Amino acid sequence: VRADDDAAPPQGVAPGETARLFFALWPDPVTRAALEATTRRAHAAYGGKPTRGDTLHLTLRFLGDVALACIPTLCASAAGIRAPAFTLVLDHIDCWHHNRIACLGGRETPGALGALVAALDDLAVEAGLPRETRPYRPHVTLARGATCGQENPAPEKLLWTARDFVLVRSSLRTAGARYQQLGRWPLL
Ligand code: 2AM
Repeated sequence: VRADDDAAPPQGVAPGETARLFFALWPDPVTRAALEATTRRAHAAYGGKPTRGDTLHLTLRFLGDVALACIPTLCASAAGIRAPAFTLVLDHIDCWHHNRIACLGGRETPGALGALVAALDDLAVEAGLPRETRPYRPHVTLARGATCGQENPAPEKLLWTARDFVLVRSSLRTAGARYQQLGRWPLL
């Protein structure tokens, strides 16, 4: 037994191995169906590669590449968050030139959503990640590689009641991102 065995990563985890992680809201089946219908409208307007229904989500806090060994601590901190459920109004389909995504956005960030995002940012900082300085813009990406420039489609009114949030691992593949949920915690 080597003296540094205490510092060894959990079994099966190569030292230095990382995962691309983010916290998100994942839609319930009814919300997902509504998002799929909106995806078809956005795709008709802007083209690109539509988001698959099973990967539709709303990012709360993108963490980026994090050591696998940190995941249990992140999950324990997330389980300690006490935040209320809320309803988010997503009301416009937009196309962002800078990254060529077509998305469904909300003009207003409900207070409870802002507080949840702030709590997740604190959690990220405690885990050693830099504080997020960009303003939070709630959006669901509906298509990538979109051709922006056309007039936006007519407004939507999609109500999303969030009752829980998830930690997701993203693996980038040629066929598109694969998402694996690592944890799910209730909003009370
Ligand atoms: P996007 O949909 O606006 O591209 C998984 O990649 C999720 O994390 C996506 O919802 C993506 O947002 C978001 N994401 C990826 N890279 C990011 C970054 N550098 N900053 C913030 N969010 C990011």
